[in-house]
Amino acid sequence: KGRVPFIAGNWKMNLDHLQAIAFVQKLAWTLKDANHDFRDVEVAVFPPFTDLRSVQTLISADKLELKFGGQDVSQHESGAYTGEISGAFLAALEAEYVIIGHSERRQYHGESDEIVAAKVAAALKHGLVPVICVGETAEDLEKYGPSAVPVSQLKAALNGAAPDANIVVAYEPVWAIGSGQAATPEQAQQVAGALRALLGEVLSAEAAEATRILYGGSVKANNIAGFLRETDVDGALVGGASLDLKEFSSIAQFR
Ligand code: G2H
Repeated sequence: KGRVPFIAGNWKMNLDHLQAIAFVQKLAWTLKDANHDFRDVEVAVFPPFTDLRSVQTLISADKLELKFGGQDVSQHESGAYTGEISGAFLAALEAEYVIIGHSERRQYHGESDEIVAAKVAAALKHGLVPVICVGETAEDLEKYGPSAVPVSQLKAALNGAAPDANIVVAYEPVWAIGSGQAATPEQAQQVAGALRALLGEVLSAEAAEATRILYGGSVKANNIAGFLRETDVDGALVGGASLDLKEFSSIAQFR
């Protein structure tokens, strides 16, 4: 495929900063013992904001090849936005990535397509790579079929993005998240293919070719390989299984 596979661990609201350091340290050791080549498969963790400074310090002190990012970012630059975290703050911490528009943000925090687009713009402005999450609910799937909702969400999220925008897309069917019921590789491929076609239309042929599209939703060590075999699936956004050291390192070692 010519795209480096990407395994991303979305910790959600789990692990405080002390637990985070212990986990990242053990993850680094485990992958080192397994001779993990980070040029072959990129691995990143997405801890809660309060952990990021500790994780950054550990990664830079030990020169680890693990990447990290935030789980969200404010669409605002700075100022009177109590509780928000700016793109500039994440960039100053040397975060490379930021998850934007996760279905839990859309569902529980009222994030509309417009807010997601503004956050994507904020991330790009600060040189962060947005991991843009899209996905349909069971109801959407029944009503509109498999690709319509994810495609329209991605189109909206990229409103105003440059043709060569450096992004990652995560397709996460809401019905598959945390349910133990993952999509099939064929289902993931069908939507990933439609998302890649859209990237060609709204960005550029080059961006469509270069952009990694991840699958997310109940990814485990025993189902990861099937997803990665699909033409347009380039990795996974892993939730629950990213908190289990053995499970997450096996996912990273899917080959
Ligand atoms: C989807 C996914 C990670 P899980 O939310 O973003 O979570 O793997 O627990 O389904």
